[in-house]
Amino acid sequence: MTVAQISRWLALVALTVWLPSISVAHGMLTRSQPAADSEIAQLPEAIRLSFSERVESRFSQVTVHRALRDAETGEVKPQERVDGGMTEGPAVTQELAVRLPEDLAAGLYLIKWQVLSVDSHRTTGRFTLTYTP
Ligand SMILES: [Cu+2]
Repeated sequence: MTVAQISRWLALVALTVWLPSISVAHGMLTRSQPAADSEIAQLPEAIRLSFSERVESRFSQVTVHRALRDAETGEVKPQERVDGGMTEGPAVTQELAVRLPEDLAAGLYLIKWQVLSVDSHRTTGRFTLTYTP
């Protein structure tokens, strides 16, 4: 094989090794309770998030912020943090939970998450909850 052929072959091998790793979802949010972007009338003690992969809880974080929606762009901007921290759980888990204060005011909240999955990929995401007691 020529050098050009070898490098083409190596590129092809690299691509086939690399492609499955990007087509498989990493630690992505599969479900939350209450459901993402929903409106709730009853305040749960905690918001529970389920992920598509096991995550390292010590290197993962979920926070809840009061939020404002920009009237023109519709963009949701986080304000002050209001949660009571993440609940205790196993070091490696597919579920994380963040506590809510009992006296949470009605309004729009932004839940931000960032996780480190066991395959060492970092992923982040966010969703809203609207509390209308
Ligand atoms: Cu991954």
